[in-house]
Formats: sequence, structure tokens, C-alpha cells
Amino acid sequence: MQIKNKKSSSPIRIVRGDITIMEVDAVVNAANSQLKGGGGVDGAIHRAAGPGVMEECRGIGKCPTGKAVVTNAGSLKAKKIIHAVGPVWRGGNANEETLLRSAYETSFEAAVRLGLKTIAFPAIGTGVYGYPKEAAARIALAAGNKYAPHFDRIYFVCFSDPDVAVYESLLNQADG
Ligand code: AR6
Repeated sequence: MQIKNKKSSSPIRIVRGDITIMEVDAVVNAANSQLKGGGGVDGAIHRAAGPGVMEECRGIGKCPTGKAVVTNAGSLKAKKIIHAVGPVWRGGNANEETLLRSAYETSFEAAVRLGLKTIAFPAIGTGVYGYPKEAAARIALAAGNKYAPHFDRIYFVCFSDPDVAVYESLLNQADG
């Protein structure tokens, strides 16, 4: 797993790897509003966490797009899973930006409320849901900067080197 960030005063770190092995207080999931599990990072998290988490999701029922719900973390090395629901990309004129920002901010708010100090996010919405990667990374990093004072570490976990490069170039731009 590679960890890079020039700006050591910031809690934000860009990581390449599998979010299910992160040792953090909160792992964020890119869920669907039925909380039914699926492919991608959602499938990986539920497989790694075990059936108790799916049972908890069934008990909660649904989660609107742009919001998040919290469960225990089962077998993950985390205290909680925050299941955030990003928007399906429909071309950019269907409120996608507001909904993705809200998915990040609602997740951060839930973690703050629970006193969680370290958190790991996948690139919500950028897989099956089709949100353009750079635009999504901008929203993720802006939310990270907004909530940075509340956290010891905020990891953005990328699944590929090109995804890491997108986040890093945006971070470097921000560093000037
Ligand atoms: N660790 C970190 N990132 C991952 C992992 C992993 N183990 N696996 C995939 N990714 P997606 P979405 C990356 O499709 O677009 C599901 O079926 C992946 O490369 O998982 O929000 C849900 O049930 C991509 O960059 O989530 C929903 O129905 C990112 O995670 C729907 O897909 C998000 O891709 C949600 O779609």
C-alpha cells in the first residue's frame, strides 16, 4: 500500500489499495439506496465484514441518495462502516454534484457525531454509477479539507494507480 501526501500538516492521505484492510475507525462504503449490497467496493466490504453487517443493513432498510447510514464493522479492522449512497451519473444535470457532496459530508458528519477520528473513503460513485473521476475527486477533497480539523487521518483509498494520480494532481494544485 502506497501512502503519499506532501503536506504533512493535513490529515488527508491518498492511498492505493483495498479499503477492506484499512485499520481506521470508520470505513466508508459506496452503497446503493436499497442497502442490499452489490458489486464493486460494496461487495468487497460486505464479503470482508461478514453477514452480520448485511443483517444490520436489512434492519435499517433504505438510505436516500446523498445520505449515509452507520453499522458496525463486523470482521473489518474498523469500528464502524458508514454506508454512503452516491448518485448515478446522468450527464451532470440531475443534481449529481450536490448529491455526491452530500454523500461525503453526511458521512463526515456521522463520523464526527460518533467521535471517530480516522476515516477511509473509496471513490464514491465513480465505478458502476459512472461519476467522472476527476470531478468526483474534487468533491471528495473539498469535503476532506472542510472536515480536516475534526480528524487525525482522512484516507482516500484508490483502487488503481491512475486513480491515485487524479487525486494527487488535484492535491498538488491545491498546494500551489
Ligand atoms: N477498495 C477500494 N476501492 C474499491 C474497491 C476496494 N476493495 N473495489 C472497488 N473499488 P463502485 P459506485 C473502487 O462501483 O460507483 C455497487 O454494486 C472502484 O474502482 O464500487 O458508487 C453498489 O452496491 C471505484 O473507483 O461504486 C451500488 O449499487 C470505486 O470503488 C453501486 O455499485 C467505486 O466504485 C455503487 O456504485
